[in-house]
Amino acid sequence: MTKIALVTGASAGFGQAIVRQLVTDGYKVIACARRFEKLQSLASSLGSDKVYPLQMDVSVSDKIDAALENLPQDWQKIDLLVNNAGLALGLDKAYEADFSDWLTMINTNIIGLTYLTRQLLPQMVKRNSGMIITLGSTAGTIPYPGANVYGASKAFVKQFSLNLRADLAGTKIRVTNIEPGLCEGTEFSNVRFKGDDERAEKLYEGAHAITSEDIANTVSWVASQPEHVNINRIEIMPVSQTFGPQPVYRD
Ligand code: 8X3
Repeated sequence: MTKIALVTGASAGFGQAIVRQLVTDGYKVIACARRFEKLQSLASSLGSDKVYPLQMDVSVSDKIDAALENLPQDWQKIDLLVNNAGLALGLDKAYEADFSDWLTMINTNIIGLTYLTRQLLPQMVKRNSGMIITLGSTAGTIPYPGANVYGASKAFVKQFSLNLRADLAGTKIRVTNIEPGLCEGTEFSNVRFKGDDERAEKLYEGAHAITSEDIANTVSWVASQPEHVNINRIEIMPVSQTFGPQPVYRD
């Protein structure tokens, strides 16, 4: 039986690369995002029997429900959920950041992800099979200035993912949190810097950052492990990125 995956944030970046990779791996993929035309062109390039474009705004739970209700019968049994949709907004210090940016991140990265997971998990438990892959971030573990709510939301994603496994003890359902560091070739920094593309470009200059394809390969590897293997977490950085000293400011 062909396995079915559902990938959020599939219109670009990690999500789109993950859809492509999973199709190559033999999955049928429900590609979810707000930008429906992008999903349609992905489906027409990969085949509409392989990719089902589903308009979904994960930050609004009613829209998640409406999208899931619209799924045709033969796309409803979801074997693999890839919770990829998420964003960072701003890099300002907490005392200067825009509170509405914080709410947007919380709504998408935390509330959307948990709501969709809560909606799809019961069918997996009922079948005693399935896999959930969440996209965290190195920012969920390693603090840095300006990461404030973004980093905290990814710390939530990491702990939620680990706690899911705790609740799923005794079942065959697997859960993995993938935690990328600096990654180029996506809209992530353009969104974070609100269209300041020059600033986004500068961030990646000479960095040889990881790419969406690296993340898609990781998803593919995680999903292809034998059934008795659960990868709890994977943290991935480019070789150019590493840990810094902890600054001490002196009087
Ligand atoms: C993306 C990694 O370093 O930009 O989640 O926060 S970072």
